[in-house]
Amino acid sequence: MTRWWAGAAAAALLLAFSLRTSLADSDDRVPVDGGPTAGLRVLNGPPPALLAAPGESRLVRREDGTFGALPEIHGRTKIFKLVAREAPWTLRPGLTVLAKTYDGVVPGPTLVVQEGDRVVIDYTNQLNVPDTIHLHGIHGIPPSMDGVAGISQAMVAPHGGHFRYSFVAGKDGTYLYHSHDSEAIVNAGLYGGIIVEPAHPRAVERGLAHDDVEIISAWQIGSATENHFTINGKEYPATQQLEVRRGERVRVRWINISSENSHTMHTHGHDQRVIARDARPVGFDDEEDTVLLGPGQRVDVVITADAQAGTWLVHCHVLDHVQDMNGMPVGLVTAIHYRGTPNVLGSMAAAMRPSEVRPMMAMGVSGSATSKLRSGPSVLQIGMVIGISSALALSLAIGAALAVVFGRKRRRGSRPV
Ligand SMILES: [Cu+2]
Repeated sequence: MTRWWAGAAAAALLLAFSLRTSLADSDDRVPVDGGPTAGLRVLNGPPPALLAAPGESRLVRREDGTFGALPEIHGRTKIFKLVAREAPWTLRPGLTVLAKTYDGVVPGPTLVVQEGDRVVIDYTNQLNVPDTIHLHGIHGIPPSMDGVAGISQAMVAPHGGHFRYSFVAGKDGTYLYHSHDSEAIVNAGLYGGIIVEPAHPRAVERGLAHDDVEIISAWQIGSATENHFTINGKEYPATQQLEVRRGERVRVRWINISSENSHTMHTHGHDQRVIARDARPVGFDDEEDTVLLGPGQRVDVVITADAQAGTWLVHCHVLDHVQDMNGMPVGLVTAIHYRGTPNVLGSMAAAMRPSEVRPMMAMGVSGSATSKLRSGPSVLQIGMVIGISSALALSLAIGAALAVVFGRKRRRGSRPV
């Protein structure tokens, strides 16, 4: 009898603990970034001005909303100066975080070179952590240029460490550079696009009115997992629209540098003609209106502005990436906007009706949340299960202890003297 009670108590305790651990994803319980709270801190106050730091390339605003770095040019060599440093970054009005950046901007500066150029990235690490830069998709280089700490180079020291990455841009296409450290570091803002323009453009690449980089990235704001998503560093309603005139053809270079999430970029009213994947030309007809991008993938498309003039939504079709806890639009939402028509992208939020308030709201979680948290049991349900299990385990344990004590007394009392 005593053994039965003790066994039941142990099983109940095990059940209570296993329920508690299985209901929380392991990532969600581990603080990252070295602090007591997971993820990036939100900064209060007005959005700060962008300030250049010494030793950085000069930046110019591109029409896609990213910043281009102006290189030092010596013949066919282009030298870009990237300084990794913390800087405030505003994802949308009212949401500014202390990001990790290259040259103070997110994404890092877009590097535009021509096929055949020698490209030098003069990298200085002013972060408070060591780091390296990986040249994502750039092949035909020695391992020493691959930017993987412990494999191809030593970590570049914090507070001023320096390294020169150098490669010949031998193949045109869309590439990126990014920190090769942890998810939390990459998701703090350390990535940027590299465009290698073709020496001999294909017919489909000629006569384009715009050549836009659209970098989709994720953030961990007060969270150990991805909970905010941006296009070129901005989330709806602060995203930059694609401005077109009717009849124009536009190249869009989709890049997904989210660490955990795939994205399905859907264009209302327009096809996307896929012309390259991961900087390799696509030679067959591939027309899609929803382009799938896994983490690290690039897809180049050409969109013809052949619809009726107006505003046509462009958004990720993973709805968790385009709505907040109330179902209101946020994140990966932008538009193809025909010039001369009313600018109505921001009006969508005003027109939509908040749906049910989910339990996470009560916990002060802002922005979109991972589907893992949403699709699981509610906080109340989890609490009830843990509470009932713990109470059951406790009462069984007390019962078992009493049974042991009284059992011993009974045995002692029955012992012959
Ligand atoms: Cu998405």
